[in-house]
Amino acid sequence: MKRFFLATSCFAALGLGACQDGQIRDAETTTEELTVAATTQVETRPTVQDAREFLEDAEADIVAASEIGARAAWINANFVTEDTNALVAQTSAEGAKLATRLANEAKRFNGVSLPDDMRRKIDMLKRGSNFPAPMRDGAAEELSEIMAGLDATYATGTFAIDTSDPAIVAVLGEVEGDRIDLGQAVRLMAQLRDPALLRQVWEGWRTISPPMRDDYARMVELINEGAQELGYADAGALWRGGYDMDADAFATEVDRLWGQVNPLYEQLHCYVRGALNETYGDDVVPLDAPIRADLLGNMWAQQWGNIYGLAAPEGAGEGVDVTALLEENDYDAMKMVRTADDFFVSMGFDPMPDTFWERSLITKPRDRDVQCHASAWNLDDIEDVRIKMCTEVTGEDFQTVHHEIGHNIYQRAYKDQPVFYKTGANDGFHEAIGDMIALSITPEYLVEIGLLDAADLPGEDADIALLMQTAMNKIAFLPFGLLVDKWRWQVFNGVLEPAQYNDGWWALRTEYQGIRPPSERPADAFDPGAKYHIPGNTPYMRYFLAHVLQFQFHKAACEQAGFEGPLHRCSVYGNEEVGERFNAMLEMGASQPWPDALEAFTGTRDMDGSAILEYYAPLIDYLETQNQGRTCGWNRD
Ligand code: X8Z
Ligand code: ZN
Repeated sequence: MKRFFLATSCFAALGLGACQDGQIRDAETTTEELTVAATTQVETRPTVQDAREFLEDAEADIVAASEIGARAAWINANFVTEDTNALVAQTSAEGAKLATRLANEAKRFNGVSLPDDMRRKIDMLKRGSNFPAPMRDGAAEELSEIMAGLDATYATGTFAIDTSDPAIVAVLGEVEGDRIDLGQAVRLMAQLRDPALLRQVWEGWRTISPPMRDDYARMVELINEGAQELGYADAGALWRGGYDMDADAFATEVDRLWGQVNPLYEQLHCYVRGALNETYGDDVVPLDAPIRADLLGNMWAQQWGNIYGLAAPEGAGEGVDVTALLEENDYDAMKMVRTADDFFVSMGFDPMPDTFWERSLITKPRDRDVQCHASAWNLDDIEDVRIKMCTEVTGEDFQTVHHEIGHNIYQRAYKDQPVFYKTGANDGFHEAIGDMIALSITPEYLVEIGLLDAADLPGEDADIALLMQTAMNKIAFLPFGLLVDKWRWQVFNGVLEPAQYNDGWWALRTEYQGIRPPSERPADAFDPGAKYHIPGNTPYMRYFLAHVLQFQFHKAACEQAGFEGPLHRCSVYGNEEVGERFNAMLEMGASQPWPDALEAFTGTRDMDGSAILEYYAPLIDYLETQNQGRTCGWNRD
């Protein structure tokens, strides 16, 4: 969901976006403002008391606007219709105007010496929102309407395909009519192995997005204008400014993290391309070229676990097929969510409240359009937490239910913070909580909860298989997590004009992921629009950060638990001591700069990819051996 007082779209919090430090504050204080402050100091310089009153009023206004906004957004996401789109556009416009007003009023306190806590809140207000509306009349309404429309276009997208094709029927069963939706297309991408059909499904889903492009371009103009009014060069600079560090330093920081993990990605890419080449042959998968994006088992080639069967290491033991285990044990969507909740409870967290079970949307309704992309919500900023997911009984969605409940756990943990701080230490933290817990879904844990027979527990000889299974999701994801916002940064700063949006997207997809479209893209293609977070306007660097942070959290948790084996065999299930220390970090919300929160749990103040490398160390050796004699990499032109 997107809300104007939120740092986020995929989880709802009522607080403002993440924060920034004094460096940015000073950079934003213009010479003109300083001159005004100096010449009018005696009579009009606001006092600390003025700031306190301003913050109290702002907090009350935000709480009031957020609650109605959240309810409208929830209804819209659960019933996507013309009417709910219009309602959410209206509440969003109100929220946007409030955010803009408060951001501008907060500038009054530039140059006023304030206690740290108040300065932090004022600076958060000055960031406005991730989608700042320009101040002029009508701009907030125009922006909100475009955003609601893009979201709805994605949610309701369908495309035509031969639904009587036996290979399609084998996956989807009998389908009424000749159109399918994203959920069906995603299942086909996961299970089909015929390159011609995969290409059709892949191209078919991308027919929903060309109509978005002009609106998207207009939206970019509007939020850039809004960001410039707030003192930023463009909206990308505003987004990068939300990490308690200088915006340019943040861009350098993500490149540094990528540099740490990129060699592992290249090894995985090389190995998987080799496996695909064995399956599909040289024509479909040439050994020196980027991989065709439709062959990787996922609509966006962002996680490759669905083609594990094609890449399973020979003679390296069996992995664990969680989908099969869930099916064999008669799990349904509700039981998957209960199991995720139980995990947190085992660590000492309160179970989700009754209202969570009554109000969440856990399976796809048959009779109406919903925004199926999984999300977690907090409607009242206190206890009314919910998830919305069109859950399927698969290992992939088992991970996702942990991911979503992780958001809810965080939201509840920081519920006593002032509204400004009711969000993640940074947005990567919010995305990492449930994922960190899901790293504890080890074979040993599956035995403990009765999903796997003790007799089937994979031994040490299966370590490579187990690591390969998760690497095909978590390592494969890293370059995608990085490039989505690299693309948006280029869109916001004008490096990419609308006519270049699609080519720019594919340039990054090829450079970072080493993939290519299955065929030349049509002139009107707008492929970024076929990924939820682009029309859904959810910043994406958070997922890249989360993929780094979750391994740091996991390693710290395992050390706290005194676990001595390899990290991928460590589960903190049932460990209340770890739960308590984890909760201490979560309770902080965004009240302190994120390095303080990170330090509270892990003892380090830096994001660091070395925990990933440690986790996957045996796999790195394996991949390097397997890739000997192969030419890895791809031509980046
Ligand atoms: O969007 C999500 C979550 C909701 S915040 C389901 N994720 C990203 C995606 O699906 O693209 C989680 C992993 C990356
Ligand atoms: Zn999330």
